[in-house]
Amino acid sequence: MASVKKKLWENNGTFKSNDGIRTASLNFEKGQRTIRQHKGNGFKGKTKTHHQSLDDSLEGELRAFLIDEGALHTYDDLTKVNPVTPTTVLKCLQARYKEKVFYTQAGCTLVALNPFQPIPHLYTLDVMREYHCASHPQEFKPHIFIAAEEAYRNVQGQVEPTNQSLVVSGESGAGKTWTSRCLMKYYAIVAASSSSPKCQDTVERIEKRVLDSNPIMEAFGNACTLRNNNSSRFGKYIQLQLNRSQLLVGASVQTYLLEKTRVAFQAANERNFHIFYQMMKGGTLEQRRDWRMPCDQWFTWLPIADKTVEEDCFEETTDAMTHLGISKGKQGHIFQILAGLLHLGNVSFCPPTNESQPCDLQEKSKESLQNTADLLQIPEELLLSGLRLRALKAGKQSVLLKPCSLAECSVRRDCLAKVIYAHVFDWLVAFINNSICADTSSWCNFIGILDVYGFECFALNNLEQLCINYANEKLQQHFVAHYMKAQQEEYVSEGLEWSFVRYQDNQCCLDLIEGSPTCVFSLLNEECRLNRASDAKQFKARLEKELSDNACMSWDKFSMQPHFTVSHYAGKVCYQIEGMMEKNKDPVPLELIHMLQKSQDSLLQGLFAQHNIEMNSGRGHGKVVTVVSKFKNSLESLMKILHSTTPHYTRCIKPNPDCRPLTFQKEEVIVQLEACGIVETINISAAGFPIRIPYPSFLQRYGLILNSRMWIQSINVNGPEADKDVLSPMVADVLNLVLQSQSLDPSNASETEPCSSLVHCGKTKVFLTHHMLELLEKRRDRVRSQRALCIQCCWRRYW
Ligand code: AOV
Ligand code: MG
Repeated sequence: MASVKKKLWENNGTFKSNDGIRTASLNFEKGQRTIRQHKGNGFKGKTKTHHQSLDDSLEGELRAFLIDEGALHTYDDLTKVNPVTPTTVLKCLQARYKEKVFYTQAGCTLVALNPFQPIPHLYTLDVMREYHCASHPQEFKPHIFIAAEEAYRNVQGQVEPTNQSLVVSGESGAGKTWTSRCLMKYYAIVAASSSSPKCQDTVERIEKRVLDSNPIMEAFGNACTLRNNNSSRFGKYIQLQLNRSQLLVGASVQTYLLEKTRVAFQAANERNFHIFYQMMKGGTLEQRRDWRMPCDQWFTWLPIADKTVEEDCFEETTDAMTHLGISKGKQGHIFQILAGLLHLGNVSFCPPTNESQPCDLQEKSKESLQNTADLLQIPEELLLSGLRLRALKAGKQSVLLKPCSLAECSVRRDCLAKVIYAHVFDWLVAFINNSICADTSSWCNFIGILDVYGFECFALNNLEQLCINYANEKLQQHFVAHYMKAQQEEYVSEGLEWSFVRYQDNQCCLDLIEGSPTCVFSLLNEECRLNRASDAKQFKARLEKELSDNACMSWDKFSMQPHFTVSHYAGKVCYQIEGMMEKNKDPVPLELIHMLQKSQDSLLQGLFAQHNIEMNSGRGHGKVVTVVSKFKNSLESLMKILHSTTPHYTRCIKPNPDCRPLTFQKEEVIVQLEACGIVETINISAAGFPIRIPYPSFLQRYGLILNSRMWIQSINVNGPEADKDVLSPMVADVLNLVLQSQSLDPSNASETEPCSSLVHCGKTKVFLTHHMLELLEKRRDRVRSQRALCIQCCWRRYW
């Protein structure tokens, strides 16, 4: 950088690009600088105005201005862009997007730009097989299948078998779910293609079943939001179980916090879960009659969004359900219950004529109540009293029924819908797991695919967004910890020199949300435990008192609404406090549960049978397990699993906010690139040595590159206790051999890099670049095939 600055001053404000064709010049006019780009002798006509100081960002921009734009789209790996600045990275991605190249490597991370348009030729079976069969898939064009294949090969491990995780992140609508589906399809093909004909049948069935879990979970757990027409409203971690022969033998799914409020409340221009629309559109006449849904039936909870939404596919959902073993009968129960919920949404009350009486049912709601009761198979009277009477304990045995206020009646109605829907969803997930999970004895490793809801910032944000964004913060922290901190700390502990790259650590934000002793979650829980009438202003005052020191917390002084603003790694989000405590408590009146247990519908009754056990055993009582506590715990176990696996990161980027095909908006992309620290990632990957192998493991794998005598010696000294002084000369010999042959090869003459840029020997490990690993692997392959040939010759001579 400094050299650009120097050259500019030395040359009176002109600077030539590397290819010598283009020139930039600075004019000092009216206290401003103008940068002009010239090509050859003619002025290309691009002018940029900058403010006085020639600071680093201007330098970066100037350099970016001078890089060869015609070749930008050819950079498969952003680490090769020089210099790496947000501007150059952005330009490169934009150029690639224009050329319809959607995947770009960014060091250890894959960047996936969403085309918002089907690109079928990218994902055909042939393409999958090509990546799978390649001896060095990394040499192919960047693709999600490279990450998939790398994880697949890593499971067996170059050093030892390790479980793998593919972590797909990005904001809402960026393409996470799409990518996860793509990964699952890849494994369903490659992990089956090598199977013997004998087990083909079972494997094929299991693959199909694993894939069939997607349409079911998406139908029940996805919905159209302002940001994505198929937005996941739950998080999902699917573990694909592989046996010793690397065949897919099963899978298990873990889900996280379904946004169940959506059943009873949809923000303007958003929709309810897909499944309800699928029923409306795809149900047969007979089914609709059973569900009491004539064509002109209008449901409060089924708003129609302005946007055109992908074809709803009821048949695909029901086929998948059948295939997974959910009988037609059981499906009938599920849809009947869901239809009951839609009718429940049309039930509303009005104030009673006599104040001591319960609220009156609105005239127009009578039929809806009747339909709900019939479909949920609960006596109508019981349902009505459940909705408008609260049970109060009077002494040990007796219970007093007290009329609810009008507002309370609506809350109870919504609560009933939410608890039923959440239980149906959980039942489905449990069923799917039962159907696709293999016996523990039949699999030994897994590849996990994580697809959670992306970062969200709406006009109104509440507890759901706080949890979603918190989950994204946790993932970002995992990423930072894994790649950035770990790399740097390891360099230092291994005695390697490292000029530290600055990176954005999000610890401050996580401390604010979940830290101890005081954080947003703890204050929220405390407020809920106090069990007083929740007061938003009071809560806000406590937040202000306790957390205003945290740099990630702020308030808009002019806002009348009680709120707090959190500076997330991906941007600032203002959270509304009103309603947050209630959502966190998520109370379900016991009398409603008891009512559901009396349903004549065996499925519905079964869904709530478990509640009894919990209550009788005393759990369920007293201590409130809040939503955020549950969510935090489930995320912590997820993090534990992730930490125990080798992660592969894919960053999905949403090129425009309106999901328009092939439209790249720079402002939109740059924010996402900065938020996920892509520039720092590239810097670290480019400068760093992402592959580290302990000396003994290194020799175990690459020792055979040495001559036979030394090789045998290297085998003998294997073992974790082996002394570095004995091992490191041998490691150095291996590396020298490979590097020497590399520099002798004339085709590589121009690429030959100094040894120190490819490898470093630390105290206990060898640090390598990806390039060096490739060289080693190629050399190893060659030596092995030469040896095999040699052995064959010997055998022939012998016989
Ligand atoms: P998300 O999972 O990241 O958002 P999706 O995976 O649902 O986002 O992607 C949004 C839409 O983008 C999809 O429905 C596709 O139409 C399109 N899309 C994404 N990737 C591709 C691709 N590679 N090729 C073609 N179309 C694509 V959210 O779940 O809202 O956080 O909560
Ligand atoms: Mg999604």
